[in-house]
This record gives sequence, C-alpha cells and structure tokens, in this order.
Amino acid sequence: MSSNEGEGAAGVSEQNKGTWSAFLKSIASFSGDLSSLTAPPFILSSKSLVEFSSYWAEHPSVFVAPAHEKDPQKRALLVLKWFLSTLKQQYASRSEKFGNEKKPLNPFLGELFLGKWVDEAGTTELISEQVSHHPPATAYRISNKQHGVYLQGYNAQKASFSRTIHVKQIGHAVLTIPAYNDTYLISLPNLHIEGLIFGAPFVELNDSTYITSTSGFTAKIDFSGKGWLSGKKNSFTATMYPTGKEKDILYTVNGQWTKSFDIIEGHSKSGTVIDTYDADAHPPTPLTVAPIEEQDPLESRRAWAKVAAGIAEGNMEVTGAEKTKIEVAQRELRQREKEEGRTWVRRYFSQVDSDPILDHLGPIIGMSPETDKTGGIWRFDEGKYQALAANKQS
Ligand code: HC3
Repeated sequence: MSSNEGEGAAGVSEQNKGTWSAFLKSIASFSGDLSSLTAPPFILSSKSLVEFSSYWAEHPSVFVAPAHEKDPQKRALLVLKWFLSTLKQQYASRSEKFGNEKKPLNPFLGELFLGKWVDEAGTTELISEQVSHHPPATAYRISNKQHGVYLQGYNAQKASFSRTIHVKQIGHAVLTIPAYNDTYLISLPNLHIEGLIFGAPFVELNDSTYITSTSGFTAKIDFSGKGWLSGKKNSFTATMYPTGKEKDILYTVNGQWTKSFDIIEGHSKSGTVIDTYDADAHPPTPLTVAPIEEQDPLESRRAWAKVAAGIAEGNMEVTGAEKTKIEVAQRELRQREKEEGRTWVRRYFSQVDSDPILDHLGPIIGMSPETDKTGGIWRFDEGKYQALAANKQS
C-alpha cells in the first residue's frame, strides 16, 4: 500500500480499533460483488450507490461546453476536459480532506434517483435507476435539452483483494451531441482503496481509460498515484490523437484530477499550455431533488429514509431492522414475480441485445459488453420516458 497524504487525519477511534482490524482480516479473502461486503457500522454511508450517477454532471457548464464548439477536434478535447473534471466529484468528493470513503447502501432493483441542476447552463436532468440486482448494475441518463447534450450509461463493479480492495468497473458511458451527429464512447477507470490500514480509506484510480468518438478522435488517460518514492496522488496523463494514430499526439493533458490540470497542444515537452482547469475554481452546482414527502416510494432518499436516520443517529439496531425490512420486501416481490411468471419492469431503461455504438466504437478501445456482469446492455428508453411524462400531465 502506498503512503497516504491524509493518513492519521481521520483514523479509527480507540473504541473501534478491534472491529476495524477484524474487518481488514475478513476482506483479505474477499472477491466478487461489493454488495456482499460486510463493513463495520461506523463506515456505513447513508447514500445509496444509485446516487453516484449524479457525479457525472455536477458542473453543467463544462458538460454542455462541447455543444458550442464547431471544430470536431476541439469538441473532442472539450469532452475530454469535461470527463476529467468529473473525476474529483466521482472519486474524491466523499473524502475531500482526509480518507473517509464509506460503504454506500446497496440499491434495490428499481430504486430511482431523480433530480436536476438549474444554473447558467439551464436545466440538466438526471435519471438514475437500479436496473439489475444480481448482478448489481445502475443505469443513468443525464440530459441538457437546451444545449443538446445527452449522456447515458450503466455500471457494475467487481472487487478483489490483494493488499487492499481493488475494484474493476464494468460498463461504459455514451455522450451524444445530436447537432453534430457526434457520439463518444467512454470506458470507466479501475480503482483501489488506499489508507485502509490507517482506517482512513480513499479512492485512487489506476490503469487506463479511453474516450473514442464517431468524429475520429481517441483519448487515452493513464492514471497513477503516490508511490513509496515518487509521484503525487490522483495523477494522470492523457493524450488525444486521431483514432488509430496513437503517436500523432494532438493534445496532452496532465495534472491531478483532484486539483488542477494543464491542457497542452501537442506533446507535453514541446507543446504550449492552451488551457488549465482548476477544480477549486469550479464549485459544483447543487443537485435539486424533490422533497422526500413528494418523492415516489421507489426514490432512493424516500425509500432509505429510516435507514439513513438510523445511521445518522448511530443507532445500529434501527439501521439493521430498517434495512432488513427493505430486503425482505424485495425478496417477497421477487418471489411473487416468479410465481406469476413476471419480471420487474424497469421504469426508464430497457435491455437491448446489442448496441450499434458499442459494435462500432467498442473494438477501437478494446471494449465489448460483459452482459453476465451487468445483467445485460441497458439503454435509456425514450418511449417509456415520454409515456411517463404524458401520464404526469393528464
Ligand atoms: C468502490 C465503491 C463503490 C463503487 C463506487 C463507484 C465505482 C460507483 C460508480 C461511480 O460512477 C463511481 C464510483 C465511485 C466510488 C466507488 C466506491 C468507493 C468505495 C466503494 C466501496 C464499495 C466501499 C468499500 C468499503 C470501505 C471500507 C472502503 O469503506
């Protein structure tokens, strides 16, 4: 495990030290679904994993910026810039000052997280739905109709243990800008947990991730962290090149995804810095969600309200009892569906057998659908969405 800049800042209290070391021992042989990982009560979060889809667009202006760039090469660069800007929210916002990454709630099948961001970019809408329970998979669609930018995707995780928890992300995201007939296929970074031994867990990204577009550009992002002797935590280097010509570097982007990064035209050594992104200068726009009492019973914060209250009070009896109620109700629902020969109807998404985007762009970045690990290929169903909207109006 490499050293941790935040180590010691959080840590486990004297009283919890025994439980924490028992937990560390128990995960040494862990592999598979993160949902089956049993964590000590003090490391439980009241936030469900279905909420995590919101991290993709907490800076709506950066999200919609590519729609205003006519040049396809510069547009692809703005997509890369937006993707990099999301990483701090996705992977570090829950443990900003010190390692404090907690175990999120496991969403139940059909769980929803709905909201919108309203700011200078207009209205950006979020729809997130748990589309599969075994294996767990979450799908989402984020849209800004005013600017014509649409993102959708789904993800699942597989975990293994070797000195720490390693998480492989399965799934992908697809960004479309219909005005230019542009589609970008985005792969998801693998990660591992650092600071576990100090009781101050935080996420570090590893390996590489890609964005490739129908307009003919590919970006490769290589992640690295702080090693024993060198390097800074949360570091990356990205290069963008015409698809298939990895050596013809158009742009290099490097820096720390939690802090700032430089965008360089050409190679990092010979090129000029043309833009800099500083995460601190871009506070996120808060997501608006309906008040709990107005939410649908399947909406995450309403469904988990009693569990969340138990966690907030540190009352593990209430937390456990309320969690069990949800799990039992879910098991009964599945049993009834089985008896009646039905399956759960996803509200906003549908399963598809294949997807032309994946077929076309997937091979460029070595991606093929792993349907056994995500319960299928999931796509936003505009028909379902329109029918729901029409129903609401009548
Ligand atoms: C691994 C993770 C759950 C999955 C989280 C994902 C991959 C979900 C999709 C989002 O778009 C991106 C994302 C960000 C963070 C990932 C979480 C970090 C920690 C959590 C584990 C299940 C918790 C492990 C337990 C412990 C002890 C570290 O708290």
